Amino acid sequence: MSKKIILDCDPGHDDAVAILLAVGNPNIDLLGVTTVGGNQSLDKVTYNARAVLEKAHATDVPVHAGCDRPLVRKQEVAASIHGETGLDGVELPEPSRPLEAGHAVNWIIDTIMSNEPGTITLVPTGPLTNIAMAARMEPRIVERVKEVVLMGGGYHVGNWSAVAEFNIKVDPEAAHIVFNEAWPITMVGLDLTHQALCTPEVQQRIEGVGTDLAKFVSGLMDFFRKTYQDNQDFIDPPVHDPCTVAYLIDPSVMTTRRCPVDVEIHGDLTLGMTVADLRGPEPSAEECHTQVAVKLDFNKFWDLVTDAIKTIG
Ligand SMILES: [Ca+2]
Repeated sequence: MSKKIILDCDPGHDDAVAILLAVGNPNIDLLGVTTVGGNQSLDKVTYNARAVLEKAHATDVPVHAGCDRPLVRKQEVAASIHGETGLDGVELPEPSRPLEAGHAVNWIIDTIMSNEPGTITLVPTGPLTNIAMAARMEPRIVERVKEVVLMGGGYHVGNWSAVAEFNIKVDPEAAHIVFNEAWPITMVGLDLTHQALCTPEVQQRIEGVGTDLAKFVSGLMDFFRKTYQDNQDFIDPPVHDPCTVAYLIDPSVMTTRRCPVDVEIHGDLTLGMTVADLRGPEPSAEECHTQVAVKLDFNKFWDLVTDAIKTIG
């Protein structure tokens, strides 16, 4: 049984790989892609999402554009990491499928409400603006969603400040709303995704697939490596977003730790920090609706990504 997911994203080099993994793995049923202003402006990331789906021959997947800015704060993009287009470093195909007319938040709500309860998984890999809006506009989605598996935050590290990760930091109020709803949440944060490094060996394996798509992914990784070297003091780029999809394909790709997580929205130094309470024995799923990703099975993860690229052809 494949898992029905909605991928809410801001492509973004690693979002692009998340889209490819969702399209190329038979265990994932990608109902649609929704976009949110984040790594770049809404217009740019929406075009990128459509172009990546075009590249993956997945023109059956609808794309809906969502919120173009955070709930409260001024928009802040990540051009230093993803470039001026949001997907710098590769040539994008012209999308043949038009953008859907409706707003992403309405589409997310309608899709969840019209499917059987407990069947849809939300996979946010950008700022949580759309998801927070959806939860406020139609609170009944919270108990109907199977789970939320999101890329964002971290329990020990930050990247957009000493303690905050980009997706959470740029719209902390939205993240606060999402983490304080009762749906099951798996936070795939930096502690985990910094293990998902695209090493030269990994990139060679991807190139070895030999297709135009493999070359495209390698081009994305070249640019991502350069910006991570220049701006984040990394040797190899951490490919954050597909870790969420990999977890849904095969939960054994990572270990998790259940613990309460809340989002700081007042701190001067700690704005957007995902505060995980790791004290005491691990609570049960009944006691605690949040868990954090801890340890990645590196080889299993990259096998999934490489296989998806192969499958797409
Ligand atoms: Ca992203």
